Amino acid sequence: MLQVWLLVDLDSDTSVPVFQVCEWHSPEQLKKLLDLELRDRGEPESEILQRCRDAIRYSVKTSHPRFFNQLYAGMEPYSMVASFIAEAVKTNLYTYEVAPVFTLMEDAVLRKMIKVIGWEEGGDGIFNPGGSLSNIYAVNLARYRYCPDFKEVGMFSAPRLVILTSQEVSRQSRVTELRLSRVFFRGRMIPSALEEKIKLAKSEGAVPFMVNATAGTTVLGAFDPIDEIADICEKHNLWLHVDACWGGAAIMSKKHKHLLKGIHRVDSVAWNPHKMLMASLQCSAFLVRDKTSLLQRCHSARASYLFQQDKFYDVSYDTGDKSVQCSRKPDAFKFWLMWKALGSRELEQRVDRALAMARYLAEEIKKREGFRLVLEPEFANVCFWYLPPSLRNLPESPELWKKLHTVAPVVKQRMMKTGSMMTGYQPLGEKANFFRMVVISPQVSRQDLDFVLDEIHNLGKDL
Ligand code: ABU
Repeated sequence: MLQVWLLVDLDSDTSVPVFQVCEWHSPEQLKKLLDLELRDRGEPESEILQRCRDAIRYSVKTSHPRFFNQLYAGMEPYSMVASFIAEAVKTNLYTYEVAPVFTLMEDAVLRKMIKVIGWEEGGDGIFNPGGSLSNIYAVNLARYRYCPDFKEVGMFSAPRLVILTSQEVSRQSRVTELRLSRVFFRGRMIPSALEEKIKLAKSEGAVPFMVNATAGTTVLGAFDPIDEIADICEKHNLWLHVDACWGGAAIMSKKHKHLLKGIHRVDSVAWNPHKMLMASLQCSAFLVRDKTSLLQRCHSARASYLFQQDKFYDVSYDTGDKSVQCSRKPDAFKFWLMWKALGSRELEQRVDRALAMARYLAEEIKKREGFRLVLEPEFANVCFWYLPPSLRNLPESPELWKKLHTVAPVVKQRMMKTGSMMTGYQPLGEKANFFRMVVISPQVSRQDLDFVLDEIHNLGKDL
């Protein structure tokens, strides 16, 4: 198997230790180090090579086995090779005539993902730049199904439309200008509360038209009960979209696919292979169960300079007219090549391994003094507090939580400045700041996870 580790500066005389995850500088310091100004005269190649070295040196090494900061990590070599090829070939995925290979590959990957989801009748889809955009696609389709003339008449004739959702999706509401109603508890949607909200919205004269469920929430990795939500959506004729950007990968695993039970019943799915499956950024699919070209009808602008209907080939392969974008990168290739190389079995094993490692970490946290789980992990998100010795004997009280709230930001600052590891922290609702470890990469070992806990203790024990 290809091994690519982009961990070190290309320059062998660098002073950066090989195993640093990041070399922290403030924006002002970094601006000076990078010499960002663009001048009238170009620089010689030796200088440009140094610019490239610097770009690598000062970037965060997200493929480092101690990078746990986001919902992506690690390096998938086949996918990275596909990225290089896609950039080198430099084409645009709006028409078959300029991207024949990638058009067919996107179609093949989408069809395979649709099959894995379990939409027996088939479906449609499109790769796009990120999960938020996939979710916006879903809103567009749900609204288009409800108001098929909104492209012509706008929203003026529409009633007050309501989306019911399980987690923060403010970007969707900002872009689509629709009202959101949140129905969740500890990150998970409660079906009975959902039904009550639907009734409430209707009693206020509003029109609920869509439910946005989540499979793998960003912070806790919680999964909404899709099957039960689907029952309610069928009863009230609501579009059911599942944001499975993070948790969609579980469907590849026989052991963990139960987390997505009922996904075959939903109308649309957002699933990002660049997250747990480790495809190169960005690789994000929007999938829809509809087979009546809803995606095309909803977004088509029929630009006559691209989508001439009298072309000499089958113009249904000109997929760009389904998109809200014009230019579109061949992101599906990055997933197609790695799936070809690894097969579904290896993808399954990666999911199983990531979740086994997350379980190992959770068990270690339970064993260690000063560490406390926020809740039992359902997926690969392991959320926990670190209590320095000075806080360990304090009684459970608002004072304890107030003090604990200040611990994670200081530990984070220290880990960034040391460059030894990266993990995220955040508050959630009433909960004080806690760490969120996301375990994905097959390059992560138990030793790396032990190191994380040791390091957090070392960085925070004096607080
Ligand atoms: N799309 C949200 C991802 C955020 C994160 O990586 O934590």
